[in-house]
Amino acid sequence: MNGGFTFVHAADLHLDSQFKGFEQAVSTGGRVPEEVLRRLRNCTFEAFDNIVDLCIRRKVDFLLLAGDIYDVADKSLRAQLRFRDGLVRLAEAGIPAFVVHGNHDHCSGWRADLKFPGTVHVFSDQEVESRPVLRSGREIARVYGISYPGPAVSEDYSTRFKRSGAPFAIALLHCNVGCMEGYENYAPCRLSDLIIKDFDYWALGHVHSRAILNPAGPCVAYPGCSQGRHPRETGEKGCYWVNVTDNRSVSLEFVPTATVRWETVRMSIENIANDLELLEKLEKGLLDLQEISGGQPVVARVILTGRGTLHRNLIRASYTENLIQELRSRLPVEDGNFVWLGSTRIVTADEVDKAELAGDDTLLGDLLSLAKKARDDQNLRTTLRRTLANLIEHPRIGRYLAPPSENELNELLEIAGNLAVDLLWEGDE
Ligand SMILES: [Mn+2]
Repeated sequence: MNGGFTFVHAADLHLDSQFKGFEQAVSTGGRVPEEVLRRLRNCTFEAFDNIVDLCIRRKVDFLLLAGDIYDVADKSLRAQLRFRDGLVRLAEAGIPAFVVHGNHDHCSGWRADLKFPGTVHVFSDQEVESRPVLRSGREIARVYGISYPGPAVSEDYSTRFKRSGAPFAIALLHCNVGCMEGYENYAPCRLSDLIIKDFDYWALGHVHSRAILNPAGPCVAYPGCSQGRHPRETGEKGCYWVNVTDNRSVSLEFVPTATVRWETVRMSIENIANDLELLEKLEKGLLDLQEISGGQPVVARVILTGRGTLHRNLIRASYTENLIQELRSRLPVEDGNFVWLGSTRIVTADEVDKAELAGDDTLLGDLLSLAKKARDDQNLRTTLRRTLANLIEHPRIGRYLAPPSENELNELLEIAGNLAVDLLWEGDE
């Protein structure tokens, strides 16, 4: 090796995502402010610009992009131009970029006739190619990669990767490791198979939440998407800055790149007494997101859960619509610092009378009446404590637990009763 080096590993840029579903979903509850739409239209580009800025600022040796650069195979001209702009900036700073395409931007789609700088290598969709990374004429690493020829790849591409005497071997691949749920099972492979192959770093893409699947020997990592694009892609999104020391030890630093955050406020209606309290609690929950996001603009989703009297109101469409509009009018929509309530999910249920259910001749009824009896019956309480002892005296778990006080035991009975109702009660409708 010729000293250490650094690189940036990013994936799933999904440039020029259209947020069509979002625009439709919110349009039912009123107009979306122009500022919100403008930020959404630009955020995938801004995240990529932030990746490029990071590479230049930290003077990294190269950039890896592990697929789904574009959101759709028939990529927009705008997306291709903005991508090229970033690559040109990198080239001017002398930083090479290595790119594979994934299922969203596979190679059968349309592309404009744009010339990329000579410092960019886009890997073939036919075979695994390799390219050396040179510094002062000497090879410091070699990048291996393959792009997707079409929208779905069922072959395990990892078996095609063969190391060929590189000082530090990097595999750049868009794939699903271990049948990860929520993602198409493309280029499926197993972590154990990646680990035994003779590579130093698996630079993966496809899974949108970041994960270091194996920290070292080899490092196997998904940086996640660089910008969240829907309500389930919450929290910080970004890329990895990777430092490789002279003796090939690898360390990763996550660097946020997203410019709009997606966040969720989840609230139970169980102890909310009336409409005004619901409104105020939600308003506070939404405003708190500003702090969580560090002042970044937020698109929020509200999820209401639990059983309570407010359920009767929440199932009225006009009530929920008014609630959304009222909340929106209370939230800031200033330049670059908004909290926009994008959508709501109501999964509440009617309040139930547990005492009444306890009289039923059902499994749930028996369970509830037993829980009620255990509040006074010393024999039952002793049996309960004996059952809990399995946990409390467990050599590992026991370290974190203390025997419950009498009050705590009653609380546990209450929680268990509620849980049983949630899981077993089928309602009377
Ligand atoms: Mn993707």
